[in-house]
Parts: sequence; C-alpha cells; structure tokens
Amino acid sequence: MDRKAEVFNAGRDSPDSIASNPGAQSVLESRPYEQIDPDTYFTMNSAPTQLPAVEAQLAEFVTYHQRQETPRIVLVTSGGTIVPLENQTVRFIDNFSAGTRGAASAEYFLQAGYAVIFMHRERSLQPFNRHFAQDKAGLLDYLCADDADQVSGTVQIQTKNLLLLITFMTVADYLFVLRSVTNYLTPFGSRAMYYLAAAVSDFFIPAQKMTEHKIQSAHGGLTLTMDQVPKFLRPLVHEWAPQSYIVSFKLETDERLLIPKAKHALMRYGHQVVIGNLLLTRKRTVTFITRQDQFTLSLTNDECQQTMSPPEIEAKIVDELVRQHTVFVVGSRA
Ligand code: 9Z3
Repeated sequence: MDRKAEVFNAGRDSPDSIASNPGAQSVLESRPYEQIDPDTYFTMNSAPTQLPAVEAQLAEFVTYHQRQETPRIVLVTSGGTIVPLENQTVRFIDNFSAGTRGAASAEYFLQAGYAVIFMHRERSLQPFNRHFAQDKAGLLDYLCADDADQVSGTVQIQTKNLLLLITFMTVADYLFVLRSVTNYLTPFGSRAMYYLAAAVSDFFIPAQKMTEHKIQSAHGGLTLTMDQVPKFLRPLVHEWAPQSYIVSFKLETDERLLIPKAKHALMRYGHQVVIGNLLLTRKRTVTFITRQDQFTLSLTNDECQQTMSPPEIEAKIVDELVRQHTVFVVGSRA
C-alpha cells in the first residue's frame, strides 16, 4: 500500500473494455512507483481555468490590505479535495471534510483582527453561512438576531473587505491555487499565517493516465492504481512561504498513529505547528505539536453539554495560534 494505492479492488476489467477505452490500460498496469516532485507535478497538470480570475481577486485583496497596513493575514484552507477518475468526470474519490473546522476558524480569525483568505471546496461550509447552511429558517433567525454584535460583525467584515472567498474542487485546483496564494502573500512575511485545515487527497490519477470517458461497468469490478500526490508542504515551507507561520493538520482514525505521525510531519517539513485530530473526536479534542511542546486542547464535559451556543474547539485553537503567531512575528523582527 505504501508504493501504490489500490482502491475498489473488486475485480478486473476485461481486455475488451480496455481496447474500447485506451486510457484504461495505463491505469491498470502495474509499474514501479516513482514519486513525482512538486515542480514536475505542476508541469504535468494543467492549471485550473479559473486561476487567472482567482489571481486577479488575490491581487486586489492583498494590495488593499498592504495599503491599509492590516497587521495580520491568514489563508484558511477548508473542505476536502476530490480526485477525478475520468477526464470527463462522472466519478471521483472524495476526501472527508464538511468544512466546519475551516469555516468556524475563519470566523475566529476575523474576530481576532486578521484579514482572511478562505480557500474552500465548492459548496462546503463558509464562515457565517454555516450557521444556517442546512436550515433556511436559520438565515432569518440570524438576521433578526438579538445578538447585534454578530450582525454588526458581519457588516464590518463586508465594509472592511476582510474576507476573500476562493474555491477549489480537485486536488490539482487546490495545489495550483495554494501556490498562487503564497506568491501574493510574500510581502506579508511573518505576518502571514497558513492554516491548512483542508483534507487533501494523498493519491491521484495523472490526466495522461486517466480514461477520457466514463469507466464502463459492463465487465465487472474495477481496480485502480493511483500515484502519490507530491508532498506540497515541503516547497510551501522551504520555497513558497519560508518567512510565514505555517500550521498543518494531521487527521487519523487510529489513535496509536496520531502523535507519531504528527511529530514526523513536523520534523520532516520543519514548519511551526502540526495539529493532530482523530476523526471521531475532532470536534472535542486536538493535540498541538510544536518544536518545543506537545499539548492537548479540549472542550470540557460542561462545555459540551451547554445547549445555548455551546463553545467550539476552534475558538480555543485560534486563540492559541494567535498567541503563538504574535511571538513568531516579534521573534522574526529581532
Ligand atoms: C483535518 O484534519 C481537519 O481538522 C478536518 C476537519 C478535515 C478533520 P471538518 O472539515 O473536519 O470540520 O469536517 N484536516 C486534514 C488535513 C490534511 O489532509 N493534512 C494533510 C496530511 O496530514 C496535509 S496538510 O497529510
């Protein structure tokens, strides 16, 4: 499994279907594993068509905040990337993430005075929207809220141009847009934070190896071989945003793996923080791994049982990160 990922290992395609679907041959072939480096990845895959439009929005947003001398800016990534199985995509593999962590965290960063670039999976939760995303009545409640602070906060965000929403769908979109964002945030140096909460696919099928048309099911099951997505944290930390404060998340389901893998990621990439979380307890407890420290942030039983606006773990995460980021900014000036 380390050298290649086999999914949907339910059977085989027949030679007939391969002949009628030439791209399928290479997908099915077994071949020596070769890890693609990020630079090669960008030459092998085409940039998303919306990239120039996204870059124009980034340029405008960043120029505005440079002029305003906005003290801090954060890129929040949120939601799961998809990996298409066909060039004309009917099917895809998705990564788990509702976008709650990213959307909630963006709200807390805004409250803390950050300008926020919210890079999210299309149609996943957005800051403020998440309060009524599944319930239209909730929008009315929200707008008629007694909680005037909440509403005036939203108005301020609009008038102060503090929130930029940009989207991705596939892992390729994600990587191209992420690299572009780093270009625009370079002038902010240590004042820029990267908060990488999106759930990013580990495996993908390169466009040249993908079938053009819908994979046919007439001949039974399907075996897929996928390449490994390049480890983008390495160039992010060392080349694209070496001055900035970088926080990545590590998601596991096996408790025994979480801390070792989070520590391994920190050592391997050398950024500032890895936040480890388990799928089943992610809304209640997370573990911070930094170069000096390891500690857990949790909601208490009492906090979890509050029925009227229960606290969110993201409030504690963002609080802690804002504190650590301040130390980092001061240290970078020294
Ligand atoms: C996370 O671990 C996020 O905390 C969750 C949030 C996806 C669990 P929800 O959106 O869930 O609130 O439903 N993100 C995973 C980040 C990730 O994929 N990291 C990669 C890795 O560990 C690279 S940065 O390899």
